[in-house]
Amino acid sequence: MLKILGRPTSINVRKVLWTLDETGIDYVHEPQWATPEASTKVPEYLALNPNALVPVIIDGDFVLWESNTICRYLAAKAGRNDLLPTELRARAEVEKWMDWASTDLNNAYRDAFMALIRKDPAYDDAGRVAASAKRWNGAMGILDSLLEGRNYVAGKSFTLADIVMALSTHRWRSTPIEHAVTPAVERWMERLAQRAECAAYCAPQYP
Ligand SMILES: N[C@@H](CCC(=O)N[C@@H](CS)C(=O)NCC(=O)O)C(=O)O
Repeated sequence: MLKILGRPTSINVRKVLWTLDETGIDYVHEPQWATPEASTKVPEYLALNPNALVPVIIDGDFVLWESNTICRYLAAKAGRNDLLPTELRARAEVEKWMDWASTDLNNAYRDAFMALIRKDPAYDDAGRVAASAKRWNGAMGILDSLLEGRNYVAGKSFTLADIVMALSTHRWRSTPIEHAVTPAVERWMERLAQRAECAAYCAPQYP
């Protein structure tokens, strides 16, 4: 059976778990990786992912790391063209938001998130936290403008882009900063909250 390795407090692990649940693929989850219980810096794990990061999936004799790639692999494996369209431009639209979340958005929020949620002393710098919160709100404003004109991130229906952006939005809402007003994001999150997977992976214990 397919295996996923990684602590569920990781947003990158949760996007894969949510995708697995959407696809109905059977899996076993090993949540201890990247916790004090199971370091990713041991030879056994480094042989799977030399970056020592979670998540990793093992599908038979195939090992894969890099969360967005894993989600795309799973959607394709399950033949779920609704989650990841095959049409060129529709697919690019989904991938764009997935990649944006992992690059620009992630870079924008790192300082605020690491200081205020992870309480990492290395990020304890009020100026950097304030600048990060400002960039984060700016990014969420981009999402809000987009969602004024559509029901889902990549268009008319639910895709992998919604999974990734919902997890990021949940993180934004959970972080104690002053939040920009984003009514379209609120409406979209209410729509998504009706999905059991959204409730499970955007739960309060997973900021
Ligand atoms: N680009 C990678 C990033 C993975 C990543 O940064 N994972 C973090 C958790 S979100 C991690 O493993 N950190 C090391 C640790 O927690 O020990 C992906 O999307 O899979």
